[in-house]
Amino acid sequence: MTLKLYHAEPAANSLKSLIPLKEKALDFESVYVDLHKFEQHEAWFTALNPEGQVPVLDHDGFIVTHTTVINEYLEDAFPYAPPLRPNEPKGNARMRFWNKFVDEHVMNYVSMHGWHRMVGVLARGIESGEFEKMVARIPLHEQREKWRTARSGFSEADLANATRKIEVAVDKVEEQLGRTNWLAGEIYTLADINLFAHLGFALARMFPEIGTRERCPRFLDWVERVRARPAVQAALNMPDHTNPALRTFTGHAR
Ligand SMILES: N[C@@H](CCC(=O)N[C@@H](CS)C(=O)NCC(=O)O)C(=O)O
Repeated sequence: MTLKLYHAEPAANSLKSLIPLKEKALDFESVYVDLHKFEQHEAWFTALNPEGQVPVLDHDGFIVTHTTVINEYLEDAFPYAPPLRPNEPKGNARMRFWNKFVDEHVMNYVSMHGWHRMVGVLARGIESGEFEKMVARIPLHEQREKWRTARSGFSEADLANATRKIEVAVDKVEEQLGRTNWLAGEIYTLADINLFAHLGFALARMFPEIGTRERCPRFLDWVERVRARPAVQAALNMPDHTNPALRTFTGHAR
């Protein structure tokens, strides 16, 4: 059996799929894809994932893309030690409700702030001819537009809307954690991993004015409970090649 994960720094989508691999103590080959060098748009990589994005899972030659799909696939293929899904209909539905919420209402909004602070700086550092050549190689229309917008700057209205989405998410999670210990009930699941990877681990650093003890004490305690897990520590300790000058602007762990 061979298992490979093509991934970037332990943040956001890459972190989201590294955690279950570590939780299940699966023996996998880590293949680092350097997003700063746009390796995700090179032909060898788009042959694996035509969308040109990380992470990508290769299980004995079977390719799986999109983190929520990858993580459920890992659960189906390696259901043991420990299960990261309730594995009963109601619990699974609750977990999938939260996964859908994070995928549709959280991920892109945190990402916009991350891109505004980091990718914008990177993109403006590239000479315009070179920049257009790089953008032309990006397979997804939405990603091409996102790179162009990052270079010219996201609008104040879009950034304010993203902040509002994050506030709504934080309040919603805070309310849920008043009722259950974990998002989907009484066990730690893929939904907790999803929220942690996209917002939890970065909240205090990226949005200090939202992630306050007054506003969301339970959310902050939950972040520390997730962070303290040895598998999460191991995932966060995967190599981070982010330019240190830019890292301080983002949620990167170190
Ligand atoms: N829906 C995808 C999103 C993947 C994604 O946005 N990956 C980012 C890294 S966090 C990426 O590859 N960015 C580089 C690019 O789009 O060029 C998933 O869940 O895997």
